Order: sequence, then structure tokens, then C-alpha cells
Amino acid sequence: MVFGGVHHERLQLNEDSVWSGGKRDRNNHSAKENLPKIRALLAEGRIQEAETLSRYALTGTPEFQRVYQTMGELNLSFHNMPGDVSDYERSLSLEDALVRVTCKAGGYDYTREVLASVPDDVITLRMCTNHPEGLSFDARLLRNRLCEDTGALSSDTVYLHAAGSGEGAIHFHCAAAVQTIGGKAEVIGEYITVQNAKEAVLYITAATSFRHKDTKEKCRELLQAAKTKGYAQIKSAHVADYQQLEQRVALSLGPDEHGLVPTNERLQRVKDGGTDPGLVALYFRFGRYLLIASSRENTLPANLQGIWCKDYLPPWDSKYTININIEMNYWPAEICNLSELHTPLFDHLRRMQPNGKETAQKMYGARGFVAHHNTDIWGDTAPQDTYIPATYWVLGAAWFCLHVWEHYEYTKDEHFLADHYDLLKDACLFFVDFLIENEKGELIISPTASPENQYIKPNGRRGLLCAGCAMDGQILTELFSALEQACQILNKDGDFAKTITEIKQKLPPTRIGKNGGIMEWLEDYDEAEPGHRHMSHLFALFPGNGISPETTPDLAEAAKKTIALRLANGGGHTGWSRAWLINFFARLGNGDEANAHLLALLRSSTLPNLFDDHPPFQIDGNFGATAAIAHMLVQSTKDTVFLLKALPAAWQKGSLRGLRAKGGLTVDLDWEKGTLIYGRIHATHAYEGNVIINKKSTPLHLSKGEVFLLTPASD
Ligand code: FUC
Repeated sequence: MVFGGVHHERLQLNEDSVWSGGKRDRNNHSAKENLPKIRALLAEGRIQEAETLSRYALTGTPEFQRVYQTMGELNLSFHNMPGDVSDYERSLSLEDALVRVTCKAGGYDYTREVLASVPDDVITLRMCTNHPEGLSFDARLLRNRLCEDTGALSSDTVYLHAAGSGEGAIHFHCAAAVQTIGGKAEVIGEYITVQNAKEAVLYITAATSFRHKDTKEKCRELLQAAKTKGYAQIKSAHVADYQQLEQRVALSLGPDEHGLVPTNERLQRVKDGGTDPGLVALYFRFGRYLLIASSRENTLPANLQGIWCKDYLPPWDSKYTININIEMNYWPAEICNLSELHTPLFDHLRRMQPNGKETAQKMYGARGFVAHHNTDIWGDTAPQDTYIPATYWVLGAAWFCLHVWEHYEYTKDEHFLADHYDLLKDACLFFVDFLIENEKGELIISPTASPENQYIKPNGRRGLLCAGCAMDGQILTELFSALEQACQILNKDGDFAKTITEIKQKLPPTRIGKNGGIMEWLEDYDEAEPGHRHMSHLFALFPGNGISPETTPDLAEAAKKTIALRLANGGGHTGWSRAWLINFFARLGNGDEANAHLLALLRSSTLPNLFDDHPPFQIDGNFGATAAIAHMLVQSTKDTVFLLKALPAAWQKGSLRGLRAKGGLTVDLDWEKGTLIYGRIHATHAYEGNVIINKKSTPLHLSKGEVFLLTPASD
């Protein structure tokens, strides 16, 4: 994060593996013996007693997982820069992923350019001026009071070393080196000092014990390599690396009338009631940039604040909340043609799997892989918090594993499916052991909760914990269907698939309740918070596939009713909640509502730099809304592609290149006056299905590599 101060600059530094503390076993050893008691209490309707016992017997010991932290800061003070500043500009270029800060001071030009390079594993800050005395400044690395030691690594390099507490805690080094043209640079104490340089480049890097043995040496190596390579080459490698991902997709929503207006002012115009499709297109492009910046092969998955965190004890520990938030971070990955950026999530599932097997065994006496509503860098799977509407929910691994299936559906990569099949299988296996039969003969989860709402019983008492709810059935239906299909494709585990099919048939279906909406719990309770930000019982509408206007029109109508009720009671008030709503409207084919909520997201939940604001700042809403914009234009099931299904009247003219659809398709579209004028579908795999435009279906049979063109005539 480049703060862009003129006489004092601050770079907030993040490294994704800087987390507090080491790996632990937090499984509650009282869980197994108390599980039957909790279940019996719930079955008898003694909800509060079940909740109290769960607090004692199911909460993680200790309660909290590890905390993600910002690594620290690089602070710079400029000494000889005149005070009269004009023409100030701070920008992030989405063309080349560069931050620039430019201004005049005393009539002289000052330029700073910052990039974070994947190929060279460094952040670089290049500064120059035409002031005859050049640049004089000092720079140092800081980490509040949380560091062990700092000092000189060499005559042009400073370092900072810090460590978390406790056994196995992560420790790390961060280091910064300077190169100048002209002038003089030296290290004094923990400061880099520069006098009268025409140009100066700082190279900053870090290494943690999560990935490296000798973290100091690793920093030294990276900085040496960076200095040898030099700024110009690092920059061109960075731009090439970024562009090969970024340029796969392009979206225009008509003439960009306000394209030259600064983003903060542009956003303010929308907040003041204006509309600006160009800003929506920019928001979309920024969303793809954010994923490119925060989730690469061999990184950790993007967390709650991504790598833009400024705190040592951030909100919700800036970790992985897996009852919606981190899944939402990855909603754009496949459709937005950034499939390989999905891999950190799969790698993380690998970290979670052994822990999740242990949690299943130790806490529930079950086989398979379970996770609750949070996880951390170590893939911790024991419950987090004592927050009853969320903590004892056991569907974290199930939902997360659906991403394995989604990646397969988009890419048709059978090797990937074969390599990750065991994750799907273990996630299913847990429920083979954990589901219980209720008095109706349905297989349900007990205890569970519908994240994160509360219900009101007929006697007026509130309940949080329950036995079965709509979301459980919906997630499990998707997971079990994925397993069945994977077994068929891979031609394996037929017997296990049969068991899963039998169980699947006994899951409670999604039902319509007395108010005409989707029932959130198995009983038709009233909701304690009818405008709740979570809409867990609409999982099947999105990201699931169980509800759609085409396949389940009654449920789709009921979903509309549910959304209307949530909205009438203040729903969608957090950034990610609003982003979820936009995806719902896209699925329902209601482009105007989707657009209205996009505008609401910009007006109420977006910060001046376009970051999503829960509040507080959380990156999930950016990713959720980026996916929603894509889904408004292209949606797909395993055998159907919908084009312009939720095109709003406000996007009269537009063009898009490079979105992906399930089945290995790449889609380009142009439209005018709300009508498709050009479409191109390229198949990377043989495809058998249909394409639907304006509710009209056309068969789509493509062999590998084939291109299908849609023109007004063929429509
Ligand atoms: C869930 C949400 C909160 C927040 C947190 C990180 O618990 O209910 O709104 O987003 O995750």
C-alpha cells in the first residue's frame, strides 16, 4: 500500500505468511463424549442447554486460531524537498500494475514509481527529480514494537527481524537495499540515508520461516539479484508477468465518458446520485488486478484483507473465514480467466486435510475431513470463536472442496480432478459418519447453524443452534453430486458413489415457507434478523446450482421473495452481502436489479480507492462484485451457456473479451441497444450443449479447438 505522502512517504508492507504463532492442536477433547448429549438436547427442543454445552465441549481449545498481520512499514522522510507543492497525482495503473506518485515542489518535478514483482520477489520504489540538488532522504523499516532486531545487512542494506511467540512460531526478515545515480548513500544505524542523488531505487524483500530456512540469507540473495538485474529489467519482467494474466479479458460498458476523472471524484459523483457504467468496468478490471496481485501459484490464498492489511491485530484476524468470505474471494477466478490463480486455495485444502481428518476423529469420532467456519495459515480446522451462529458449523471443508469441482468444470482438466479427488472424497466421508436421521427419516446435521442468523421458536424464545437447515442440504447436495460425477469421470470408487447417492436422496429438500420464501431452517421459524447480511439458505441460487429460473421456477420465485424480504429489512448492508445479492440477481436474470445493487455497492460500501468496505475494509466484496459483473454477461452450467442473461438497460452498448464458461469455453461478445451483435465461443475441449440468448436456445456442438460465431443473422 503506497500512501503517497509528499515529504514523508509510507509503504505498508505485507508478506502473506506473516502470521502469529505456530501450529497447534486445538481440538476440544470433550467433544466426542458430549456430542450425543448435545444432539439429544436439540432433539428435545432444549436449545439453550444445547448451546451452553456446545460452548463448553465444542469450542476450540484455545478458542482462537492464528492471526494474519501486516509485516511492517517502510517510512521515508525527504529532506531537501521544497514546501510549495502542486500538480500532485497518485495513481495505480491497471495497464502495467504500477503505482505512481508525481508532483511539483518548488517548481521541480518529483516522481515515484512502485511495483511489487512476482518474477523477482521484490518491491521496488524508484524516485527521481530534476531538482539541481537531487534527492536527499532517509528510509527505515518499522514494525511498531513487534520486532526483535534491526540494523545493517551491508553498506547499502538494512533489515528488520521479527518473530511470533511460542513453539514453531513464524519468524522472518525483511530487508531494503538502495541504489543511486549520483549523490551518496550509506547505512547509519537502522537508516538508509541518501544525499543529493539524481535518482534512487529501493529494493525491498522479505522471507519467512514458513518457506525458508535461512530467512536473512534469502533476503540477501534476493536483493543481490535485484540490484544486479536493475530497475529497468525488473520493471519490464513485472509488466510482462502482469499483462499475460491481465490482458486475457477486456470489458467495455460503452464510451468511457468520465475516463479522465480521478477515481475518487468519479466515485463521489456516483455516491451523489450519478451513474457511470465506465466506473463499473473499471471496478471489474480492478477486481481482476486484485486477484492477480494477491493470489499466485505458491502463495497463500487471498485472506480477508488480502495483502493490503495495515494492522497487527486486524478485524477478524484478517484470516480465512470459510462460511462465505474466502469462497467469495475466488468467485471470479474461473469465469474471469484467471484459473491458475485458484491454485493457492487448493494447496491450502491440502494443508487443511490432515488437520481436518484429525478434527473429525478427535471431536466427532468420524472418518473424513471436516472444517468449521475459519481456518488459518496452518490449515487449522478446529472451531474458532464462541459465536454460536457460526462456530459449530461443520461445512467449511465441504464448501471449500466445491472449488475443486468448479475448477474442473471450467477447465475439464481430468488430471487435476484425479489429483484432488481425495479431497472431495474425504469431505463426503465425514458426512457418511456424521449425518443422523430425524423423525421424518431425513439425514441431517446436528448440531448446526444457518450462518449466521437466529430463529424464533413459537414460544418466542430465540435459537441459534439447530438440527438441520436449508444450507446444509444445499451444500451437501452439491458436494455429493460432484463426488458422483467425479467417480464416473475417473471411473473409480463406484461403491462409495452408490453410498453417497443413497445418502443424497435422504437429504432434506429446499422448501418454501409460510411467507412464500425459501425456508431457512427445517421448521418454518421466524427469523430474528429478517434483514440479516448472510443469506445462507440461498446458497443453492448462488454459488450453488440447485435453484434457477430455468430448472426450478417455483424455488426461483421463492428465492426472489426471500431476497425482497431481506432487502425490505435492511439486508445487503455489508460490502460482501451486497456483492452476493448482485450475483443472485444475475442468476435470476434481473439485470436492472443487479445494476441497482452494483450502484448501491459503489455508493455505500466502496472506499475512495475502490476497496470494498464491510465496513471495515475487506477485500471479499471486490471479488464478489467482480464475479457478479461477469455473471451478468456470461453464465454457464455444465451444458448450457447463457449470454447477456442479466444485461441491464443502463449498459446499452458494450464489449467483452475472454470470459470463461464451464466446459472449457472462452467467450467474446459485443452488444448494442441491449442486443447481441457479435459473439464468439471458442472451445478448448469438445463441447455438447446449448447456448441461450434472450431465452432462445441454440445447440452448441463443438470439437476441441473449434470456434462458434454468433451474428445477428444466426440469432
Ligand atoms: C463473517 C461475517 C462478518 C465478517 C466476517 C469476517 O463472520 O458474518 O460479516 O465478514 O465473517
